Amino acid sequence: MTAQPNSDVTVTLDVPGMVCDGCAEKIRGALTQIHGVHKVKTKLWQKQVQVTFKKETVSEKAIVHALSQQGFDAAAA
Ligand SMILES: [Cu+2]
Repeated sequence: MTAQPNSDVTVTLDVPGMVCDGCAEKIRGALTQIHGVHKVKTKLWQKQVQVTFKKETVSEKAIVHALSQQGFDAAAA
């Protein structure tokens, strides 16, 4: 198996339910635990979450699902 050096992708998700630092903290905590997720950046004022992940390991769909399990609806921004 050949490793691709640049297989990281960054997606921006709209998360309208993220309304305070507590939400942002919860989201960061949940997403950074996912195998393959490298970076989570929450933009509280914009209600957006930027997630950088290895696309061979995890999908945007899985990330959206993980957010819904935490009680947050998310959609591609
Ligand atoms: Cu909150």
